[in-house]
Amino acid sequence: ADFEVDEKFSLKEVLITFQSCLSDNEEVLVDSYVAGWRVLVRFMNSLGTIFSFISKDAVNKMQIMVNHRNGENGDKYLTIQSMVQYELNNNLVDLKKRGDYSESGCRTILRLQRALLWLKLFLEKLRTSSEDDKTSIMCTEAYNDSLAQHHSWVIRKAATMAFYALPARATFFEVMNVGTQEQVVSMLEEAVPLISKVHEITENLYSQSNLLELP
Ligand code: 1Q0
Repeated sequence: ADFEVDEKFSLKEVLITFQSCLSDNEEVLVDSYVAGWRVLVRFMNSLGTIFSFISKDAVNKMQIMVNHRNGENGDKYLTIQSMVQYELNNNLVDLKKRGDYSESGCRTILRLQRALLWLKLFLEKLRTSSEDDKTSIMCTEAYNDSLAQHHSWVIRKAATMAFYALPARATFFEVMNVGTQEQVVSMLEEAVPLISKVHEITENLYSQSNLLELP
């Protein structure tokens, strides 16, 4: 039975993995960052196959990062900071249009970074929502304020349609596996600032390095 409990998604697990993302000097550890996404993707898959076009892309991007970590220069990919420095110094990033480096760590993390903004906005909405609020609307609003700005019309349509299949707020709170609604809210109070912090550190780095529009 312990096994099953372990396999079950819990918001706590998200909290713990994103906690372990930051090194002592506040750099973002790639392995933990990818592990955080793995937990989230597992959760998304449990919501049904309608979300699989989303999780497929997330899994692809996680795999690209795992390959970098397992590659010859894996140690250069220890943190997002060391990755940016390494790839820029060695001209391993397509800066203007997609070319030889369509799987650069820099562009891959940027996509996940934009998704992390969605997650932060969505969780913040869940935290402050009331019983009658619709998850599909919260999700759409969070999406419009983040990822949508980088997506084509077709993807925006598909995503927005998938959001209608999201479970209701009460079900959502239940599958987070934390306990009562109050307990969920209080864990969200912990999780949101943490995710914000990881997002902010990466955003500042990308902004300083002029990487926010990578093709
Ligand atoms: C639970 C609902 C999940 C909603 C996730 C919102 C994201 C919608 C994104 C839909 C588009 C995905 C299809 C592919 C897009 C790519 O074109 C795009 C750009 O990449 P590229 O290589 O073409 O330039 N890719 C992306 O923008 C990356 C998208 C990654 C999405 C990852 C979402 C992972 C979701 C996690 C589950 C969240 C669970 C929420 C509740 C958590 C409770 C603790």
